[in-house]
Amino acid sequence: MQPENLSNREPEFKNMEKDTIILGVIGADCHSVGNKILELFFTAEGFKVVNLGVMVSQQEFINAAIETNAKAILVSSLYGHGEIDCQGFRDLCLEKGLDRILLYVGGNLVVGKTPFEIVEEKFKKMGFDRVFPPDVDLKKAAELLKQDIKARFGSDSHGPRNDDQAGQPEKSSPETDAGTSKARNPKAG
Ligand code: B12
Repeated sequence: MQPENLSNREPEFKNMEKDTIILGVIGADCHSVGNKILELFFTAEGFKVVNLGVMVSQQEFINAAIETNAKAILVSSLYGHGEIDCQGFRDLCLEKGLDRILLYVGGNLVVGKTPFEIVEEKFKKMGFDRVFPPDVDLKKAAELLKQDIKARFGSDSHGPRNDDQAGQPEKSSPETDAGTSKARNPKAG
């Protein structure tokens, strides 16, 4: 085989190894600055980022995740209506066949100054795997995402589709020190 053939194919292999994540700001929320930062950051961290921008519905997140075989949906909410906008998100994912998709949410999730632990508990009960405050260290968030993808999708993390669940391993990830608690699949207990 010619050496130039190998070098031509290298970028193709690099792309194949990237996990796709969906990004967007949910509901009627138009705060766009953080969204752009998240896109740039997670791209630099090696993810293939599909950024849906602002004012994204639950259905739009889910359609994009299905179309791209994404491993995770990262939801932002800044304007205080996150609790309403995110209600039923996990159930809709399950209904549409996204049985294992990771759901992360972050930003100013509720109105006012509710202690973060309470906010976190609220969103975890709604089925989010991880919940982040606005001042989160994005580097730690990216590390958690990599760990969670590995734990949920296993060593074959780049292969199986969300709608092909048979025989797949772990549904939970290791504990971390990032101020968020264990990733868990609420439907799995
Ligand atoms: C700029 C701004 C606006 C601009 C937005 C312009 C634009 N194109 O983005 C305008 C003027 C349009 C606006 C409007 C409103 N705003 Co405004 N706005 C702000 C302001 C001053 C800055 C937001 C910003 O850009 N921050 C900088 C970015 C980098 O930070 P960020 O958005 O927080 O994102 C980071 C983190 O949150 C985190 N993150 C976010 N999502 C996720 C997800 C994951 C998974 C992870 C890991 C991390 C993560 O990472 C991001 C990158 O570092 C904030 C106050 C503030 N200091 O935050 C208020 C603020 C967000 N706005 C607020 C409000 C109330 C509104 C309005 C409802 C006001 C009104 N009554 O009309 C409207 C809502 C309009 C709408 N439909 O969305 C409130 C929200 C209050 C709440 N949640 O309790 C805030 C906090 C101001 C305040 N203290 O009251 N706003």
